[in-house]
Amino acid sequence: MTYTRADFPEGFDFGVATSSYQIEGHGFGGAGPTHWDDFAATPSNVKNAENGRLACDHYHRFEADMDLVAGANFDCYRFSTSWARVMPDGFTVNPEGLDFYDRLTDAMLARGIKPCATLYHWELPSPIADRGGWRNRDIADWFADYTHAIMSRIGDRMHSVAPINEPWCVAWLSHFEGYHAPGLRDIRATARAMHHVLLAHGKAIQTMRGLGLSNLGAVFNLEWADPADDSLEAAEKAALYDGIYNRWFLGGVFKGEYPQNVLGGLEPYMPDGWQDDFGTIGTPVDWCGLNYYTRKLIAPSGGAWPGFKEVEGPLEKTLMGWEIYPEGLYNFLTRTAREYTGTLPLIVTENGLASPDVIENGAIEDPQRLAYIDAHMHSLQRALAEGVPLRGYYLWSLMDNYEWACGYEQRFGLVHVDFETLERTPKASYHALAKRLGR
Ligand code: GCO
Repeated sequence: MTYTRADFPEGFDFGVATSSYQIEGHGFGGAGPTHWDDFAATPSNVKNAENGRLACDHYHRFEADMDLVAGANFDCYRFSTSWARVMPDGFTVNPEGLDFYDRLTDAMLARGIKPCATLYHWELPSPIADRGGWRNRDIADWFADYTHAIMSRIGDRMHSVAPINEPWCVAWLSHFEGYHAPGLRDIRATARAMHHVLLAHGKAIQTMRGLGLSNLGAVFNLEWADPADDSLEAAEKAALYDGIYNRWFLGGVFKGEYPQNVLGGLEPYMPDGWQDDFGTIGTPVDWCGLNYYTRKLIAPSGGAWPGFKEVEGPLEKTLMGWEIYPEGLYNFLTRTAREYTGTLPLIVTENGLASPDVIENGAIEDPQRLAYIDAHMHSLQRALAEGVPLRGYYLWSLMDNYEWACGYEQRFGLVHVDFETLERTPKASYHALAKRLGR
């Protein structure tokens, strides 16, 4: 690896991220059913029909897992709290759920790790899904109630909080592409989810301001879109992909508007009065988080709106089949600051890759991950040199975990998990980072 902590500004935070359903073991501690359990139990949705019932059993092993975070010299641990653990029926508090996050918080503080919470990383309580989930405008108030419940308990000790992880996944991937729970492919459901997810974000920020919390942010996943060829049609479709994936959410929160090219398709399906909600959606935040993995090449596909398709690109790929394109991270850091956030601090809240890591003689070599991290750190350096107010870089993920529709096959961890024994084994990348991030 090229870079060490000393190459970054004083106070720059390095972190590592996970999410509740992907690691905790949802079967423990009185958590309620979620739409991911329902989705996984439905044939063909998830590789091997796997779910998060046991996952990494982090629920029982969190102390040792926090030792791993501290052992690699990370400053921050970005974790998420599960709505269905805190409120198994979506509405009624489960004291065991609050107790768990309380213990986890104290385990971080005891090791000098800054707790960075996300309140929704996709495990919607099934009873909320029964009421229409993200299609129902009331979800914004229900989510605010949940925010109040969990943050009244642990908010006083959080370094930072963001309401919703990756609104594009919550809305588009799950309601238009049907690739994530609830597995819908419905444009009206999509338009509603695209709006309500931001409304819920805004109400949660307001709720936390009411509790006196600070250092609140928003976390977006951004994917760079390039046209597959030189045609005007491909350029237009790439811009539409960019609008749906990136600009809709950034525009909603930071400009109080949605991009015209996306409204061209979604407007007829939007909920009544959506234009009046930007006051709530745009409630000021203290930082903006960017999750970045890859880019896509986009071409026209014909057929119904949006009428685009992804075309395989020429660059080196990860096990997910995603092209490695560090340039995209640089592009987003500079573009986001220039067009949306100005001097607001930016944090890369996720970046990483899946590789086919196997244990050989007790060790795991993951050179592709090391090269990936290095190349993306180079993009951070370029952005910093141009004055982008970048304040942190968090890797996805601490350990191998439940990769949603891909089940347990895609290994994103710095730490290997044997899903039979649940034994944790740090990979070569973990050891390299521990050295580089030491003070
Ligand atoms: C995310 C995802 C993670 C995924 C990761 C790799 O926040 O993007 O939340 O849950 O595991 O992105 O696909």
